[in-house]
Amino acid sequence: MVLDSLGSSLQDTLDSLRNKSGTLTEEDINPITKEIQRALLSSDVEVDLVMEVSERIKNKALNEEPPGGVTAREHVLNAVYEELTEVVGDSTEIPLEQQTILLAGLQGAGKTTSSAKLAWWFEKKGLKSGLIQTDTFRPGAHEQSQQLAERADLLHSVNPDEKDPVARAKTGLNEIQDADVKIVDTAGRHSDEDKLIDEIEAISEAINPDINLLVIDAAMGKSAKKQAKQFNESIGIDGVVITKMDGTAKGGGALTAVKEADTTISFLGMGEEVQDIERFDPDGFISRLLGMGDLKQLSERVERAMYEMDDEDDWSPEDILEGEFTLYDMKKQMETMGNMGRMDEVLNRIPGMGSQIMNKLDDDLIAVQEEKMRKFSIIMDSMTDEEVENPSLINKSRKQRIARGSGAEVKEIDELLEQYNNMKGLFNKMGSPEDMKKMAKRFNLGGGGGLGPF
Ligand SMILES: Nc1nc2c(ncn2[C@@H]2O[C@H](COP(=O)(O)OP(=O)(O)OP(=O)(O)O)[C@@H](O)[C@H]2O)c(=O)[nH]1
Ligand SMILES: [Mg+2]
Repeated sequence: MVLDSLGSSLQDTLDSLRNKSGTLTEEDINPITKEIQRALLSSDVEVDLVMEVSERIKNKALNEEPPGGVTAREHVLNAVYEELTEVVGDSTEIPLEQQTILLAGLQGAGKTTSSAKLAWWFEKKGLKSGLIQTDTFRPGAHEQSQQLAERADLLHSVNPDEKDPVARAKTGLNEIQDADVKIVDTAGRHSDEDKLIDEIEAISEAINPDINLLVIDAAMGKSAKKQAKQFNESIGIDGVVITKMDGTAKGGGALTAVKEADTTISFLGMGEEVQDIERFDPDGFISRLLGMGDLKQLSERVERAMYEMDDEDDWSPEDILEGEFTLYDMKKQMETMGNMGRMDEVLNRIPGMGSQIMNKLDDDLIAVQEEKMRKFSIIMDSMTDEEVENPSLINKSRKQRIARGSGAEVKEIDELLEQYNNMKGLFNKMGSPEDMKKMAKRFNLGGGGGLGPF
């Protein structure tokens, strides 16, 4: 997504305000609004909208008085943040309760993939979920749903032999009646849009869904607006899922078009895997875009990572903050990081670690660190429980035994112990979970005028 570059380019421009005191002038603001215009335009946002937003940012920055204790830089950054949040609009309300959700959209938009992603997402929220394939148009649609459902261990209903989509929907709902959340996938067609609309209207009438979501490919860019309007007029949509946000340069166009079409974004698809889904959260999304990190998304990722780890062990990151930090904690910490996806992605979600640090972390460095984690994990498998709980027991002869068991060198074990001691020191400094919460609050935007690390 081209918008990704907004964070770092904007940071550079904002840095020019660092030592600025007194009133801001147009000369101070112009480079910043130019940067925003450039990023939005190259991400396919409509020209009129780009001009409107940059004008509003400029007005706010120049005419609104920053409250006491807020620097010029913070003041401008906040104006940018507020206006960009405004332009993407609210997030669709998605209640966590029993419901039927109907997915609509053009061919290849990502409906089938999203149906499994959504069911997976609701399962993570503690609601039993299942999917129903009603596509009688595309060969292989039923097999695709079945595979996705099996991968995520979801209830599902497929039947390639039934040729009537409405009948499919009805029997499907029966088949997965044990599910709290039932996701109904539909066929998509390029041409013959009328037929597609007729079909989905018939399904909608027959099953009376609680929520209709329109699935749009981010590559649609600003033309997403027309699509959203059309579907809204025919079946009435409650929100939009934007898929393929991981790939396209046009993501900004689709993101901003949804609000222009008088609807809201519900979820973002970020990849081909069932887990690659994010609830759309405008504040979090924009703060991440601006390189400010975002705790909410991080916690969703942690949740996901925790789920993927062995569920028999009940390790929780909070344990670290309560008891003694052991090698076991460090191992779990590493596994969590590994499960959280690429380290750079994880770091970018931690407040204050945004683009400043990311710029310095190149891919090679990340690869080296990941390899190290893998090695450490093998070494720890050769330790006794006692050693893991109390690493100070590991003397020279124990080190030699562990080295033999894991095929590592003694100096690698020393390195592991050194890292352990560093992490232990860090966690001791962090203090109690309450302290952590306070720290997190301090990093958050908005509260009390201060802008965290900025
Ligand atoms: N990179 C990426 N690929 C995606 C995403 N969502 C879907 N895809 C891919 O896009 C292609 C089409 O996705 P489907 O879910 O089959 O789309 P569909 O709307 O069901 O397509 P039809 O049923 O033919 O209308 C597949 O190859 C998916 O793997 C996403 O968020 N990111
Ligand atoms: Mg499909």
